[in-house]
Parts: sequence; C-alpha cells; structure tokens
Amino acid sequence: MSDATSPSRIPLALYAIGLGSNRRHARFGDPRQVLMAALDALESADIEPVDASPIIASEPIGPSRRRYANAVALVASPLSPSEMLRRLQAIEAAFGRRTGQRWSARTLDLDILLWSGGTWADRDLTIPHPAMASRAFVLGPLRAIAPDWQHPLLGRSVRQLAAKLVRAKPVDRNASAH
Ligand code: A4P
Ligand code: MG
Repeated sequence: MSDATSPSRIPLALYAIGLGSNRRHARFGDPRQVLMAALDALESADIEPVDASPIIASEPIGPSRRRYANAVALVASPLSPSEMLRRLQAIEAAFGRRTGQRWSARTLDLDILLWSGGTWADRDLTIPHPAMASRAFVLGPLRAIAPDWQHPLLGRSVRQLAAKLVRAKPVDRNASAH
C-alpha cells in the first residue's frame, strides 16, 4: 500500500505547540501581535496548521513581572520531534529571542507540549512538556482546541487536567473547613 513518492502518504504526526510572549517586537508590536505573527511563521511546506486557540493574557509565573500573551497551536507535520524542536528554535531566533537567560522576558517562547507519538526524552527534549499539567496558561488554551487529547504519562485528558488545576486552587484553603 505504501507509496514513498506520494507526499500524501508520508505519515504525519500531530503536535501541540505552546506559544508565549511578554515583550514587544519592534516590527510586530505587542505580545498578542507577536503571537499572531508566530502562528503565521509556523506554517511552512512541512508544518501544516490544524487549529489555534484564542490568545489569552496571563499573569507571569516566575521572576518576570510582565504579563504574557499565551496560545496553543495544533500542527500536523512529518518532522520528528528533534527536527520540530530545531524548527521552533529557529523561529524563536528569527523573532529575536535572547538565549541564556532562563525565564527572562522574551519575545517568543515555543514549547512542544504534546506529540501524537506519545513520549520523548533525550538531553534536549522532553515530551510531554514536564510543566504543562500545572500551568493554566497552557491547559486553558489547549482545552479550547484539544480537550480529549490524553496525556500519555498521567492517563488523563486535557479537559480532566484543566478541571483538576482549576479545582486545586480554592480547595487548598476551603477544603479543611468542610
Ligand atoms: N526543552 C526540553 N523539552 C522541551 C519541550 N518539550 N519544548 C529544552 C521545548 N523545549 C524543550 O528552553 C530550554 C531548553 O528546554 C531548550 O533548549 C530545549 O532543548 P528555553 O525555551 O530555551 O528556555 P526557557 O523557556 O527560558 O526555559 P523553560 O524551562 O523552557 O521555561 P518555560 O517552561 O518555557 O517557561 N508565565 C506565563 N504566564 N506564561 C508563559 O508563557 N513562560 C515561562 C517560561 C515562565 N512563565 C510564564 C511563561
Ligand atoms: Mg521554553
């Protein structure tokens, strides 16, 4: 059945890509506009956009004081996870990302959140993204476009993880009162 010469027969993987920005870009504008430009930049001969969440504003986690714009995109691609990471890093660099300052204000941060192949772990790349299940700025947008995607390690859907995260906050204080 396989026909290696037909582009339509190349197996495509689905990726969920997290986008974040909390700096203006001289040409594109504020963080929301940076993300819109980044969503355009993701599309290429071998990266096909499937869906994109609404762009949300979120309070910063970590030392940076600036609010973020965050979104999640679903893309289909024949690229391997390592190739996809390199591609995302090239896009970050094209947007003027400064490297070497972890969690500093950045023009554009692109993370691989989930991959239809399941899990991946090497020196440069961990999939699922280790922090995704604890981050509302990831799970909120991801739920808008892929609520039924199962986290391969936690065995729960994105919808379930998001609901758990929302419940976890008020429960800390009120739970002991009941
Ligand atoms: N890496 C490993 N796994 C992955 C993956 N699944 N996707 C490696 C992407 N990269 C992955 O990342 C450092 C290295 O992680 C990469 O070289 C890659 O080989 P980085 O993007 O260069 O550094 P970073 O982003 O500063 O660090 P880190 O730990 O990735 O930070 P996060 O987790 O990306 O968090 N608050 C709000 N509200 N919204 C945000 O978007 N983002 C961060 C950054 C902090 N607070 C935030 C937000
Ligand atoms: Mg990152």
